[in-house]
Amino acid sequence: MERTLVLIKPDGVQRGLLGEVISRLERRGLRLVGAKFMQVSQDLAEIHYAIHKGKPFYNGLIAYITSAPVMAMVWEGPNAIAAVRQTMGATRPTEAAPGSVRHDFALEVGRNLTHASDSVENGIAEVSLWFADQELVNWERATDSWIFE
Ligand code: D4T
Repeated sequence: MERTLVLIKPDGVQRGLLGEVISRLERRGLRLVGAKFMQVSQDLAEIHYAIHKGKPFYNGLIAYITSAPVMAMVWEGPNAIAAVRQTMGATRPTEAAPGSVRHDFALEVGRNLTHASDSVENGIAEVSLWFADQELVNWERATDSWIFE
């Protein structure tokens, strides 16, 4: 079972796309483990995007993610990392597969609506960066055996 951090970024919140994105993840069969609506601090943004420090888009990226509230969530399931990245689509919306969130709702890489962890290891690290253990709920869904093999 993999876990992934999903952020609905400020543009997704402002555009009223919370329900749309959450609905797609639910329909996919993923199981919600944690969620909080929050304002991202400068410190958290800088840690989360530390890998991009020094790149031309870094300052804009930090300004964007801290500009307004985000919805931070943890979703889990078999192959959750790949499944969620696929549901979101490629980082650049014009390269995102038709039917994906970024294809259907976005145009620019700097307004690409969502974040999703890109590896199992980063999923573990990002979940622990954004959520305390007590904010995560371990539970079983009545439909699990019809979705998880
Ligand atoms: P996130 O982290 O938002 O899910 O993006 P990805 O994992 O899909 O892509 P990333 O780490 O390469 O980029 C992080 C973040 O930076 C923005 N960005 C990226 C940008 O504004 N301009 C760029 O040229 C790139 C490569 C978008 C996502």
